[in-house]
Amino acid sequence: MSKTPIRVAVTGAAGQISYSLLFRIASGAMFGPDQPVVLQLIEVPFEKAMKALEGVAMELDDCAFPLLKGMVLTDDPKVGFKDANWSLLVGAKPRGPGMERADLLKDNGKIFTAQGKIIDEVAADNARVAVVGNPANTNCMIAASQAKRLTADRFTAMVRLDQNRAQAQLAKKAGVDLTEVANIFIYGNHSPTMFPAFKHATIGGKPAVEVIGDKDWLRGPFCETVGKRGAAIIAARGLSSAASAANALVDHVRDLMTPGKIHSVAVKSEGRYGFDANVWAGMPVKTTTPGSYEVIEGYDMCDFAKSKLAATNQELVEERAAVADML
Ligand code: NAX
Repeated sequence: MSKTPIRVAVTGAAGQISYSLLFRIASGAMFGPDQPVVLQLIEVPFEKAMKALEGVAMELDDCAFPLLKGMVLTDDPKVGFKDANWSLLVGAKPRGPGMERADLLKDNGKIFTAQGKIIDEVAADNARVAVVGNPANTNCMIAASQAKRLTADRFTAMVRLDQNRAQAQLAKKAGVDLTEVANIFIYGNHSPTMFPAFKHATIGGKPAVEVIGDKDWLRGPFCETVGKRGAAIIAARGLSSAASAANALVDHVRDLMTPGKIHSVAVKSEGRYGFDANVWAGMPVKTTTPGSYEVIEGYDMCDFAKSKLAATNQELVEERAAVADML
């Protein structure tokens, strides 16, 4: 007997990231090769966006994906999030020229306040939320703050792109296959302040610090390359990361649905690793049952790591203060 479809709501469904993401979900990359899905695609109420969304839906039809059991196209979040098992919050207002970060936080805050409330009202009982739209950690905190029914652990933000970037950079530097690199986790904000904690990473089962043998590179160019990779891609491509972001979201959700997986996720810190208790910060988690996880605690931090964690925490605390009236 075939499984009940998973309902996946996606905001920003006519945007760049979704143009890579939706086809991967429908092909089975996110929930597995025998798991049917229904895509609930949400866009802004403008003709141009809804027309573009229709085009994307036509292409999804034209792929004849056996697992895609239905699509909902809507500009009404109450329809889009109805009974959703997963809500992928990709859509957000981009930072315009000359726009202050505080204004961006506030404008996006309004979007995520509304969406958090509606998801809490209409999504499925087992609802899970993954936030990609920037500033992702703070948007996730805002959405979670609106929920009365769904607990805070249901709301996660994506730092997996940063983890994947860090893994690739370590493999390149060591001249080994990517699969040799393990246990590289991202702490803090999805922004240039985030910290890829290289001390605990391994390459071929040995400490990455020993294999690489260049602490200055790890502390300097490595952290900087990972932190500023998004800007480097914009400079090269003229557009922000899209396919790699979609791929990271596939990894984020798939690993949260796969018991035993250990990976970086931004979650409510509850004071772990010295973060302010109420911010959403990247840290290592282990998936326990599909959709649930426990934070892996106890990785020791040297003074350098502590100073990096303090800086990224400071940024998260400032972002929280900028939207305090919305929480
Ligand atoms: P696009 O501008 O191509 O697409 C965004 C789409 O969202 C647009 O179609 C827009 O109409 C829609 N949208 C805006 N507000 C909405 C709302 N309230 N409800 C529904 N739809 C809405 O951006 P794209 O390149 O797809 O990036 C999307 C977001 O991901 C941006 O905020 C971006 O900064 C963020 N990113 C986050 C990353 C991460 O690792 N967390 C990495 C990649 C990316 O930069």
